[in-house]
Amino acid sequence: MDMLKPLAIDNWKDVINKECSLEAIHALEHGKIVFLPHLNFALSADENNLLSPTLTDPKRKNISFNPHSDEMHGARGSVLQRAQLKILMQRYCQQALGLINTLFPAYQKHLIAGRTSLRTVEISGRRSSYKKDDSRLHVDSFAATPVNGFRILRVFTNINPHGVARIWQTGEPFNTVATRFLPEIPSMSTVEQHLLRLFKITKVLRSPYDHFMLNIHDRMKKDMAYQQSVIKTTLTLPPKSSWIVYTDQVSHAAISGQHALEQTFYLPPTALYYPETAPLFVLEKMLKHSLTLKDKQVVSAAVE
Ligand SMILES: O=C(O)CCC(=O)C(=O)O
Ligand SMILES: [Fe+2]
Repeated sequence: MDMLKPLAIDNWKDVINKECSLEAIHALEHGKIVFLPHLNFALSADENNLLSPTLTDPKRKNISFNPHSDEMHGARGSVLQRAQLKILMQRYCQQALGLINTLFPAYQKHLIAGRTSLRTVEISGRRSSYKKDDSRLHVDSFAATPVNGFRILRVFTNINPHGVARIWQTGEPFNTVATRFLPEIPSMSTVEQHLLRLFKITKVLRSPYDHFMLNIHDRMKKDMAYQQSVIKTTLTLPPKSSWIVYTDQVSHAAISGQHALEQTFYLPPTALYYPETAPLFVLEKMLKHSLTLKDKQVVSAAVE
């Protein structure tokens, strides 16, 4: 299948007609990437100077911004540069939120903004442990941030000033990935679940959903035979383009590229047009039991 669903908009406030919106939603929720080839995020001359990788803490993949607490992490540089970085990321967060709200109005009431990130470090040749290696195919699941079934929706923009594309690969549909990896995953240990919380390894209690998703994420990345043999599609994501993707569902790998902005959103799976496509409901159907924590476990705890 063609992984990209192109949408011809060229500014962050563009409205599209209802039919286009429904088509895009159908594609997005069924595992395609909504691709906006002409949607750029313009930087001022001053802001272009902020793209130096030396402004990112060498231990991290990116600089991140939390729109709820207004805190930025992983940034180096002068007080002025850090203030400019923050303004840049705040603006991206606002524009990405506006974009999703206008493209997919039905999500609006339910959308929770997560982190904004600025990724100025070249992907290819970056060294990391296998679990952190995003150049291996994976579905997203964050070890410290349980989502209790909420969707992970991400907006990316390639802001490379030298004309260099970001190269991604995508793999199998979520159902196929889950069918392959789920049988080998043991059930969650409740002792481990509470110890993780006690020692603050997770921000809130890890749900069974997060246990299975994290295991799928880790096992996909660890299995080199799988990485090499699975059928992949290579995507060239040019500079001055943006894309929207459910990264908890779409098996993806970032192969090369430098300079991107990204905004994460969380959405309850019940807010989808096609809830049956949510990884939560796919896994629950396969395992024949519920995977969420019913009491007090809301994703907002994780984005604080
Ligand atoms: O930086 C990218 O292009 C995507 C990397 C990735 O897989 C992720 O952030 O989950
Ligand atoms: Fe990812």
